[in-house]
Amino acid sequence: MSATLLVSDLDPFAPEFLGDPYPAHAALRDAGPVVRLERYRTWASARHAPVRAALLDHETFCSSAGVGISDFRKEEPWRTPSLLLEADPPEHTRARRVVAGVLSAAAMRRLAEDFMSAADELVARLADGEPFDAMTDLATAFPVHVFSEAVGVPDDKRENLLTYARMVFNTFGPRNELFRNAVADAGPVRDWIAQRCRAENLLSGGMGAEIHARAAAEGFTGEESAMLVRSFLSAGVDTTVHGLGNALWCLAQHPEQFAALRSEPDRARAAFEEVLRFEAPVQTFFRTTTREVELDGVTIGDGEKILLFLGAANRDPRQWPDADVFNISRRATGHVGFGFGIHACVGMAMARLEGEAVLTALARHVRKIEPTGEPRRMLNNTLRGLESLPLRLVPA
Ligand code: OVV
Repeated sequence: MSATLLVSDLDPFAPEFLGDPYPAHAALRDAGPVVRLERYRTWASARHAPVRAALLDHETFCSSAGVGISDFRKEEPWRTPSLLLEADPPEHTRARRVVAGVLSAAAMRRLAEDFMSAADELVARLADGEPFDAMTDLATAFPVHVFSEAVGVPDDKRENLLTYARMVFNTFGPRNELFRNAVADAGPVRDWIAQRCRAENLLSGGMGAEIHARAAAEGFTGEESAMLVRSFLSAGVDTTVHGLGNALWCLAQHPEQFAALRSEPDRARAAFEEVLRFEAPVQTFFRTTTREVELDGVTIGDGEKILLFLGAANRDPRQWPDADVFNISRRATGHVGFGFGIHACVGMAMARLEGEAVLTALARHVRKIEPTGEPRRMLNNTLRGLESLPLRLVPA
């Protein structure tokens, strides 16, 4: 009874919640495995076990009705639905095969050297003890550059990738101020993205061109192939920007953890994984039920939206000891920051490579990460990250 009252008023898309979601996450987890969010007339889960179970049961918890709060069966989507994210098998399976082929382990091995040397060069240059904005000059600059080069996005107005992604991730939420501001002048950036996705506008030899080639071989039309590139451009940059920004923030706040990383640079990959657990850049996704279902003892009707709190599941004390402690030496595997199941992040190997590259370079070139001012939080209906992060890197 009191648990229901506790959650009934909660708005997980309000600025106060988004600014510091963790106390509310704990309350949601403690209220029950699955709770009712009265304000939005949806279900929600903030515990690890039911979130993972829902993600694994894609037949019952489907994606084709949208993975935001909007139900595509009742409301017109704001953009043409993604063939990958907002699709179920068998359509999803075909699309996923194309994109997964481009993001294979072999492809990552080809990218690794370039990513490592780009990160090394950038961090070596920034590690001069002078204050700078680590969001702009590192967490944003690095992914925008290496992603665009790898995909074959020409070097012109690449910052539109960030504007577009921020828009996409805001539109998974309700039509609040964040949503309205994000789509206020969507036209030009949508047109820019649509143009960039076309085969003739992608540089030859890049992953974008490869998507077109592989998609054509699978029988996709040119327009559908461009839609698969759109998925790449939507999900591939701002997510890693905030993954890296959150990593820098975590390491700046926990100097003993940075010292541990420095003493063993081989821990870079594991450290980045812990960042994704502790400060998941993608905080939430919805699913829609395709039948009445019992999830962890709670009955949910057919055709209901359920909000899965990935970031809260990652800090569930039922799953991790000292869940609220940032510790690069723990086993963070099993976190749901990349999702789980058939929709698990298809680009996770590339994201991990970017994280490993930057954290390895920091471990090599930097003795100390020192905040030089207050960070400014970026508020988004789905993403968790910073707008600005003033700090200096004391050279090793
Ligand atoms: C995972 C993700 C986020 C945003 C957009 C897309 C995917 C897409 O497929 O467009």
